[in-house]
Amino acid sequence: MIAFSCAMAQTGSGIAIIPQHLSADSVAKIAARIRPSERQAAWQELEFTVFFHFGINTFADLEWGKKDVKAGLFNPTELDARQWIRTAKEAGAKLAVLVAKHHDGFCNWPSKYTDYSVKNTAWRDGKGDLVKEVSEACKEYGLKFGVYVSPWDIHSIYYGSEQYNTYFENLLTEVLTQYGEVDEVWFDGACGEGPNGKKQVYDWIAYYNLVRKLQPKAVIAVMGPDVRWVGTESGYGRETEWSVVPLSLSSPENIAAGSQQDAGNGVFLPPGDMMKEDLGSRDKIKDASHLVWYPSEVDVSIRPGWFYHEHDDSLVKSPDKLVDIYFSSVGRNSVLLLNLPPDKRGLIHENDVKSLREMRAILDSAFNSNLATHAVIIPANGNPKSNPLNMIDNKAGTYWTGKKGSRHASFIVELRQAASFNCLGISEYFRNGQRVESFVAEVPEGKSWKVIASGTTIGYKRLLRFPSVFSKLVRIRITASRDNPEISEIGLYSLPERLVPGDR
Ligand code: FUL
Ligand code: CA
Repeated sequence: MIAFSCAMAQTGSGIAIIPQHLSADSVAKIAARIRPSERQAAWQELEFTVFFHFGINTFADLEWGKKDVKAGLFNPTELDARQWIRTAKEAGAKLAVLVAKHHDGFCNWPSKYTDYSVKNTAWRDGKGDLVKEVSEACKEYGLKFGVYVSPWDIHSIYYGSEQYNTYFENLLTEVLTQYGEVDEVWFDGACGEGPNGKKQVYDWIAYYNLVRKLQPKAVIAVMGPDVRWVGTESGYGRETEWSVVPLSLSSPENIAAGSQQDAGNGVFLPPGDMMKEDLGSRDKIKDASHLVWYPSEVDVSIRPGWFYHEHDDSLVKSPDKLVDIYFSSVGRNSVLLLNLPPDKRGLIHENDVKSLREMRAILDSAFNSNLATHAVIIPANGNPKSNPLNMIDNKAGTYWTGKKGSRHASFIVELRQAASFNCLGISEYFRNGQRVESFVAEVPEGKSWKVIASGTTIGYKRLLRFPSVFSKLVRIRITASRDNPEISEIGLYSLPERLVPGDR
């Protein structure tokens, strides 16, 4: 009992210690009360973000670099960071993550700690600073700014020694202090060989503490404590995506979990296997010692490679493919991080721009008109004090809630007039935690109801596509939940039929 109340005291924050021998239901209820930190919640609400992989690899036509590539090869002739950010903004992205240094070790800013940077190139007569140009363009267009700084470095002579950690922290300090607010710091876990064939022992906790000190609002992504890599670079997230997952028992994580509590500033090492089908269902969390809020990010490139290669010009993902990716990432409780690799001119290539524009047009025409907006909502098993119209006020911060402690609830959406639709959008008030485990959408058929779509998790947002139906009434039933469901928004939309996958 003492242990239990201790655990309860931990809930309502981003991490909970789970006492042994609790029932699966009690563990699920604790999980439901774990909440995102403010930085995680703000990041989740961005929904769609972009990546820019650009640097010496762009000119060497490589993906991971080679140690003997000369800095002078870097020479974009028409570089225009404003064109990058304008393209991202027009596509609907809210944050741009720039590769400041990739595994090749080349710095896209004039670091004082190495010669291997833009300062030893002909670009802008050696006076250029790409990190500055991109961060300023972000400010101009109202996008948030993030940085990718690769810990792996195949060029630095320090790599493979303790000095490298100091070198890396010096680079990080420059990037995190010279360019204003940074909202995402993306660390890759890759640890390959350096120029001497040695590998590095990274001091992750020191890196994390430095980010927290210099940019406290930034999420630390992927090899970091705030944002989890979804586990694939395909653009397709899991259908069952829990933002609360176990912090695994193995020793580095335990050490780091301790450091999270000591530092009081949210640092721990990410848990092991990210590739599994489902990471957070009852079965996956029932024996965990700790549970954490650790939401998923889906990173994918618009081209086959992360860097620009001319031979990929005809292989840019089509608008329909990008829309499918959007539904399978943003629509599956994840943030989409779409890579747009600028070309050797220093511009986002015309083919990529065209695909993005068409993707945006499809998404706008679907989502700009929510058929549920002026509907009447008839709830069942709801909290009598809660207003069901909160689900259609287009405000993420207002929600309708099921009766206290209830594990299911339902409501009928009565449209002003019968309409045709093939997409349901539904969101939980995720700032209070993630609760829903399964739900269905139904339309009347004779005297009964027919299921048109079903799903497991909802979280921040779930988008379900189904063959078009024509109806005035839709019933949404939350069939299982870890605590009373709290639904912040619902929407009914119509997409071109070709974008509805056939076999669901
Ligand atoms: C990977 C890297 O090795 C790729 O080059 C790319 O940066 C991708 C986003 O992460 O692990
Ligand atoms: Ca709302």
